[in-house]
Amino acid sequence: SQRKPFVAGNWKMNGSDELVEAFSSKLASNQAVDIVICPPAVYLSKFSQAAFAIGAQNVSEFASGAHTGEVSLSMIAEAGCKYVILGHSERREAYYESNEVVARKVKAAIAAGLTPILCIGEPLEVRESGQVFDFVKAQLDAVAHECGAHYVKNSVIAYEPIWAIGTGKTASPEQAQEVHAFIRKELAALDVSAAASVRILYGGSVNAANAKELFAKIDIDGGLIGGASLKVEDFTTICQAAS
Ligand code: G2H
Repeated sequence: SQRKPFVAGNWKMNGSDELVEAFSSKLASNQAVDIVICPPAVYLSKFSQAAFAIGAQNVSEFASGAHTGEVSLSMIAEAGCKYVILGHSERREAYYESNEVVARKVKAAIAAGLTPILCIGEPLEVRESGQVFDFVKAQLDAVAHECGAHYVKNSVIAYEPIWAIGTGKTASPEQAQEVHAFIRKELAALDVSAAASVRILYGGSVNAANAKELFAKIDIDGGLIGGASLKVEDFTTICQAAS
């Protein structure tokens, strides 16, 4: 396709100096794929010599000040980040990030020159009640309302059905493609050319064995990888599957 594949590893709250060292020394760059590792914030600056790009898993919407425990956009940028995952379902659910909070973070990240990896996706009960498109549309609409159409050309989108996250239950390539096509159509209503070029990743139990058939779908431009991003060999296989 016209879009360069994109594979990001979301380590979540996993990792160590040893894992940083293993990825820094063993994960090769791949000219055909944009590769990003998103470790916990304390490890970001330890990747300064890496052959791949670095992203944070979250960031504050505020610039500085009395926000105990938070990390700012300028801090992660200084640590070498080009990307920041925003709106992961674990943050929406466990840390109460609303669509509006996520939208403000997307706006702040773009203003700071970083590329958001904006995560959207429905819980099981929404899928079972047949409301997937409405649910995903509301998540996208909140971002468009806050940021305007320009967010489309400055973002990467990740579709992660919550029922497929860390459960070993992957969406079928057809189920994922159906939602990816819907997302691209929604984004085209804001900006036709940006919607054609925005990378839309699939996330949710992607592994070395199932990546290839997911990435073969026309609107699936790569993946956001959790558990399988913690092993260099598996992650390398997934990156190769995207190229
Ligand atoms: C979904 C994904 C990465 P996993 O959260 O964001 O994790 O691949 O472990 O399902």
